[in-house]
Amino acid sequence: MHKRAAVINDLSSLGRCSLAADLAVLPAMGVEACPLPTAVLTAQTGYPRYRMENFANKMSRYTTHWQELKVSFSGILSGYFTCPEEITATEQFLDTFQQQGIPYLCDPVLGDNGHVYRGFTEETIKGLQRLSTRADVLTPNLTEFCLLTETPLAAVKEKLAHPKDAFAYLQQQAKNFSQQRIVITGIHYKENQQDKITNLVLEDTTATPVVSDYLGGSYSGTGDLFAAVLLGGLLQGRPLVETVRLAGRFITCAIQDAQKENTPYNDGVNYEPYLEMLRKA
Ligand code: PXL
Repeated sequence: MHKRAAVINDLSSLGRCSLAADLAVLPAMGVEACPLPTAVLTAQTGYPRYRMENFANKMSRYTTHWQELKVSFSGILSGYFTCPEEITATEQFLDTFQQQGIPYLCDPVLGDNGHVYRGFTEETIKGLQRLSTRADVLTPNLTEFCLLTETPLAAVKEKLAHPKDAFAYLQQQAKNFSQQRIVITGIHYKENQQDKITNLVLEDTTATPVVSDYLGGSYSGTGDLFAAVLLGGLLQGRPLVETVRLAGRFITCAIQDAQKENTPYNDGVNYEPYLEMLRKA
């Protein structure tokens, strides 16, 4: 059956991230993707400069028009916001279109490697905490998880000397999001002197680490690709852990391809040749 997802994210023309990633991945997984732009940028904000048009006061037009058309969605994804007003507009969108039984995946894009992205305020963090409590699935990286749950990143890093202890600690820190399934992405640590990268799936009382090869580097858009594959996989009917494995394999191929070509980190990864891995089995 035809599935249609609303994707609420920015449109950055360079960086292979946000809406560009959503609009490539979801249709490759057999899902129509309807963009609701939060902002339009000439390039993602990691580049030395960019031009940006905020869409906060245009977002309600989409909600109103789609409501007039009596459109409904099988899934909803939200990602990057440039200001708190875009989050408020997303809450209004959810008031209209969120329904029991359709997955809402909130990717709480806030920062990476211990740093908050440029221009993010305390109010944006509070707004993403509100959105996160309404979500079914959350896909924070470790920095974002710590910001959402007010967990000191240094404490997690220290515990990662014993990964099992660190995973149990993260599960405990997730207690304010007990209604959500959480995938903490890209947790990097060493085990027996070997670099590991894990996506940790927290569901009810279980914590399942899904380990990938550690490839190094921090490329634009990998979190956005991950979130899009997750929503697509859930809409294909795959279990969450299987979908996390699929996303990990897909992104590993795309990073290895980018590394072969020395692609700059800001330009994102070469995922285009691997989209066919995502087709429904
Ligand atoms: O990939 C996250 C992201 C999305 N959109 C914009 C960004 C970033 C990360 O820096 O700048 C505009």
